[in-house]
Amino acid sequence: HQTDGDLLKDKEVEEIALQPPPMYKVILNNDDYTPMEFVVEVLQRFFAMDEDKATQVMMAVHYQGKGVCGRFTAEIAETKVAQVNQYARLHEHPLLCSMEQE
Ligand code: TYC
Repeated sequence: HQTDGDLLKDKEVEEIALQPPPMYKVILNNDDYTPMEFVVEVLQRFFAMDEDKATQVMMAVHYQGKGVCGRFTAEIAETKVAQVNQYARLHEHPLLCSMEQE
């Protein structure tokens, strides 16, 4: 507000509020050991993909080294990464999920 020279003017507050939030890509990384069927299950379970879409994304990761599972705001992306890595570890697979800002 305008009571102090260091603070934001009302118009500046409005402009900031109108900015879309930063978005993050959630990335699945290839490895040599995680079974293909497990990756497909993960993509269906945590990213709401149907089996055909999940298979396409899994194969793209398998051949290209990594791939995008989806784009989310920071808190949702962090939650997806933690859930996938926890689920992979629970099943003793090295599957690695990570995120990067767009
Ligand atoms: N490369 C793995 C295999 O041949 C399959 C795989 C795909 C693993 C995608 C991880 O993110 C991954 N069994």
